[in-house]
Amino acid sequence: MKYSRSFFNYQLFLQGCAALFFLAGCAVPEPPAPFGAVPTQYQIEWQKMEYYMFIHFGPNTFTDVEWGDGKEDPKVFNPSQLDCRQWAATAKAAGMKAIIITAKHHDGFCLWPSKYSTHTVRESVWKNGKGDVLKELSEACKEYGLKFGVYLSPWDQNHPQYGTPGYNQVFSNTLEEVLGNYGHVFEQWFDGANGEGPNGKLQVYDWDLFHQTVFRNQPHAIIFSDVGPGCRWMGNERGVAGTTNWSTMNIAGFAPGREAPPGKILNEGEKGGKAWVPAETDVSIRPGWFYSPSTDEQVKTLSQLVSIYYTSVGRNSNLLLNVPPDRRGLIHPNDSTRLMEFRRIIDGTFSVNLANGATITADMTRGSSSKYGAKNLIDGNFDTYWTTDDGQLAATIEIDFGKEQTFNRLALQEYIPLGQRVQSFCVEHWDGNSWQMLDRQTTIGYKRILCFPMVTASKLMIHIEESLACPVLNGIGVYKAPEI
Ligand code: OTN
Repeated sequence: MKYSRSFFNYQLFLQGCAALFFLAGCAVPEPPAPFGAVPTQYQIEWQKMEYYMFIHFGPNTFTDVEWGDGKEDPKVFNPSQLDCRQWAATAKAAGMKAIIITAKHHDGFCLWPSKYSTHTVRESVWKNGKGDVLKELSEACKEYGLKFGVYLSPWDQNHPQYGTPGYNQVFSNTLEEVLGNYGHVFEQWFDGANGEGPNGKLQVYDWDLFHQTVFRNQPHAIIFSDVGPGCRWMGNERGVAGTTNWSTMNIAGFAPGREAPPGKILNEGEKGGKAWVPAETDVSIRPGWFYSPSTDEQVKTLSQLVSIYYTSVGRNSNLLLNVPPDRRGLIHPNDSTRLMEFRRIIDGTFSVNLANGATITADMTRGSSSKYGAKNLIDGNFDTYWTTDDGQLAATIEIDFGKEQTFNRLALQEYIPLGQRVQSFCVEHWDGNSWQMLDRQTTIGYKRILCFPMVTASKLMIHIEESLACPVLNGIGVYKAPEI
């Protein structure tokens, strides 16, 4: 029997319809809509950096003070063996992703030959006034694959125009000079400390002008201050972010320094805050920010640094660890030795995810679709995630190791491109007979790492108890940290 072409076309049409009906029945639901304030792509990339070096270096290094008064003779600045490549090599070996340097601290001394000041390396004896620390460091960072950031203190106790309306343009010009001449700058750091200038007057800052200047030259830069807008100070210099730590906060009406939000808000952020301003934890490896020979034996212990890791990176914050070069212009061996010990412990802890290979399931999955299934939590892909249907604000994830495992760390990550949602969760472990409570905490954010005494269990349950919108997690890790 011969079939006409139109018959075959009709058959093809019917098969196509059947396929469409089938697919319609298994339609993968849309992803959750972003919830509340969300990070920019630049803030997401910044958050993934997690750990980088702060460098406090300047006349204070040679005068043994934390805050200079701007009256120092530029000739005190004379590092005998300055080597920015040594700083960059140390940061790289320590597992850090960047270096941020105090290009100009409160004393007004510029680590580059600025046209807008007479208190600079040009007036020092270092390299006969021909040196440029920013040039050497930015090149060293590029050589070692590190990002480069700059701290410029708006407060300037040397500049004669400080405390007058004209100073804001001077500071803008100074920013332009730095941000326009040393390549890519990933973070612009504005210290909120401020006081009088050489004429005894306080300065009223034009923050809009300063931000416009930054973004005109470095449109992707993360601006640090008490109120961001890129990232915020977390309210102390001890390295301790809040156990509750929202990356959202309300910044309208606030300004860095004297007009900053209360310390609790800096430390914990604000649930439902209208801006995404994640925490950055800045802390020094020594008692002070600048080098002092009196603190060579007071470098933080390994235990202290590990604790700070868990109270910063482990609490939804980046860690900016200050390492002050000495009067030679080199990082002291006591500091670099400790940094390497620190890296070994962290790498040794997080190199093996005991959840890999486990059976991971959830009691709820969005649209029952594997696109949003629990397996995404251990696939190592930042952009795949587990989530529930809209309106399902509580859910449980079970990790079945298939055998007994011994561990003392649990890391959870929210998929922050869709916002921060989880308000509280708890964790139970199966002791062979019953479920035992392991911990109960509040926020997760980009990353929350729980530390607890070593436990041996064949299963774990994570109960998302309260979430502001359907929870969206993109990572789970179970680890065994070595004893220090
Ligand atoms: O004396 N201080 O100015 C001071 C004492 C303790 C902790 C911080 C400060 S200054 C503070 O530094 C922060 C960065 O560590 C931020 O820049 C804040 O805006 C500033 O006020």
